[in-house]
Amino acid sequence: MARAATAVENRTPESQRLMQELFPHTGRALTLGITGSPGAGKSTLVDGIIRHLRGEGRTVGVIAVDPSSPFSGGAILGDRIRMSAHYADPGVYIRSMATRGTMGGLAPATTDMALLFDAAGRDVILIETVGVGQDEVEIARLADVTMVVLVPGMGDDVQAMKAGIMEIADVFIVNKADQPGAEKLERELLATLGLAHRNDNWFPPVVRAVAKDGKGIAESLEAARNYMQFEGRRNNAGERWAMRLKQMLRERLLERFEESDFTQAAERVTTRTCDPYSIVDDWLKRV
Ligand SMILES: Nc1nc2c(ncn2[C@@H]2O[C@H](COP(=O)(O)OP(=O)(O)O)[C@@H](O)[C@H]2O)c(=O)[nH]1
Ligand SMILES: [Mg+2]
Repeated sequence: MARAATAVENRTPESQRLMQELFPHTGRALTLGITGSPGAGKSTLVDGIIRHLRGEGRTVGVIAVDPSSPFSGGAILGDRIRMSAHYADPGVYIRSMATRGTMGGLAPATTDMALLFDAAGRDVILIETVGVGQDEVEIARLADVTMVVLVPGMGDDVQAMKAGIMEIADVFIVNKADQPGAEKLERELLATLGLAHRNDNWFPPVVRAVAKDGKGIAESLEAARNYMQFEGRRNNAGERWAMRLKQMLRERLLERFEESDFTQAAERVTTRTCDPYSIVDDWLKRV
């Protein structure tokens, strides 16, 4: 599994063939996306969820998407230490993936990694991502259930929250409820949610948690499972696959090009030697 995961992360041609063979064996796992600001307590929450799931006898695969930003650089080591209790447990497989500054890549690689874990028979797959940027929003959308972690007093007030995050959350977790402002945050959140309306008529529940003390873990999982039940399990799977297919196409197209193709073409465009429409037309023909 480790070797397959490395191949998937490096997007080798072998990994594509492997995924083709493995795909018929996927479709069983429950995938939970956990997203939120750096320091919100995602890893702590993931740690608690792993513990809870292991208590139920379920196997777990974890994909931790490490942003390479210096911002949360310290949290990466913290994650390792916090999760180290599970390293000796064969029922838990943890894989960190670094965001690369390159175009595309991360979301598709994460999708493949989740499918790999699914094919390997993991019951639940947890994907931890930082809730900033389009990549993360896309990854969150790939999960069956997206849980957004908010904390009081971190500028996470509801007004300041990005609309994108509000839209993708199936479950809200107000973590660090041991700190002042948790109730206020919860109230604001519920008021905002009361005004919003989702097409599927789901009203995202708000769960209070103190992840560092293991509080709210069971409730968070229950909320995720309620959503799955409400959703009739894979009701929106078609929608999500349409998105993944677009991503795959985008990635496969971009793979055919070098960065220099773009810089050289940009030069021709800026000097008005060639128009951008003809360049893209030529590229499409080449593909
Ligand atoms: N007070 C308090 N601190 C917490 C809670 N959950 C996590 N933390 C702490 O918040 C810090 C960041 O947690 P971490 O899980 O690494 O956050 P991540 O960056 O979102 O993965 C750590 O020092 C945790 O111990 C909580 O419920 N209450
Ligand atoms: Mg973390």
